[in-house]
Amino acid sequence: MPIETKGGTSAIVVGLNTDRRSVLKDESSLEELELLARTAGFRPIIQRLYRKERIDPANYLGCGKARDIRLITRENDIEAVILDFELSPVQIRNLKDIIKKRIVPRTELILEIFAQRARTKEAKLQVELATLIYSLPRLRHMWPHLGRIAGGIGAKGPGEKQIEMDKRRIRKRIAKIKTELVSVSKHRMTMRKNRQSKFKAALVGYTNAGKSSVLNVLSHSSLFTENRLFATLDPATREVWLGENTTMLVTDTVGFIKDLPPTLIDSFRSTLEEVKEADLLLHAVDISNHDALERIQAVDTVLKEIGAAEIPVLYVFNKVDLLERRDTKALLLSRYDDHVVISAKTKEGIDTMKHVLLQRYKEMKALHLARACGSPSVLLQQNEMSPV
Ligand SMILES: Nc1nc2c(ncn2[C@@H]2O[C@H](COP(=O)(O)OP(=O)(O)OP(=O)(O)O)[C@@H](O)[C@H]2O)c(=O)[nH]1
Ligand SMILES: [Mg+2]
Repeated sequence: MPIETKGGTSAIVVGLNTDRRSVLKDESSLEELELLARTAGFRPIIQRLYRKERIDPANYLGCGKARDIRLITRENDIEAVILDFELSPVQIRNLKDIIKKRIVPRTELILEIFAQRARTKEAKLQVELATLIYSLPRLRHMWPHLGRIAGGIGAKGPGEKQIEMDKRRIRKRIAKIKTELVSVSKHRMTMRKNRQSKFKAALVGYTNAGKSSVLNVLSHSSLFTENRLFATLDPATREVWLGENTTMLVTDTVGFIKDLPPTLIDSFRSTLEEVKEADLLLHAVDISNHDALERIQAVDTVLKEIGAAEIPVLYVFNKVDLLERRDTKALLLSRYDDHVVISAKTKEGIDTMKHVLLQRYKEMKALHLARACGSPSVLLQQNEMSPV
């Protein structure tokens, strides 16, 4: 999935293979990092996967490798060093002292993409909150970035006194954003209450799996889709006609990624509530991706973290039109038997998917009615299912 990037800050992307992971996994992680870098507007021109048995506590990579990177950056006019791992603030400082270029750890890259992509007030507040919390112990190093996001912070230069003042201002700003987010999420809660009696599904999945495209095909909508990471940050809900006088609500939301920064998960909690309240999760998977299995597991990890692990799941194996290796498909299908195989592009399998959803709806309705027998709080009431 190559992404063209013209211009942008030239960068080297760097991974470190230790005994804890296979080279293959680290290579594909580095590929993803390069894609993240391009999405954030960098121009990665060199990729390096170093090998080291144990990480160096002082600067993570060790002095020899750090000097090697310094040489590469000088010889190739590279301005930024993007790292596929998370370092402590002190390690970043030490590494920067050797390399003398901008150091961008993976988390910072993801935060940068979210900051660029946020459109609504809620998304902007959530991203700002995540960035500020992440930046507190890293103020000195994150200077240029903060100047942009938190207007004025870091304006005067990195003296100790200034840093202390900035920390106070950031803490105040964090408290203010949290209050603002509560009132924004109240509005979302009211909207959700209005939909409580409907059968609700949420599309979840790794970023770029095709979630928005699937919802577009199911509901004949035109949500924004793009061959870049994190095209969607704000949830969008559409009514999907299943036939037999039945509709369901499907919500598309922010995509996940492996090692999604915890501060982002925390900050996006109100957005992710949409997922938690679904009756059914539609876990979209790009079946043509060679890391499909790892990606499914990464998504499951996030689902667990947000408390959505108990919701029934239908696996939606998308992009079947791109699938080259039939054995990938066979492996995935045998592991996850509750699935549909589709292509949002060619519409292959979409009718089957709607049929499966209708069956699910009927089963769940029967289950809820049986459970709620005698109770006034029937979750799914037939008369609430509005035909389109
Ligand atoms: N060939 C092919 N491409 C697809 C299919 N479904 C989606 N795409 C493409 O994959 C890219 C990502 O699709 P999106 O729908 O934006 O993916 P997403 O999961 O919503 O991504 P994020 O919002 O970034 O997490 C777009 O370029 C789509 O056109 C498919 O079935 N086949
Ligand atoms: Mg999307």
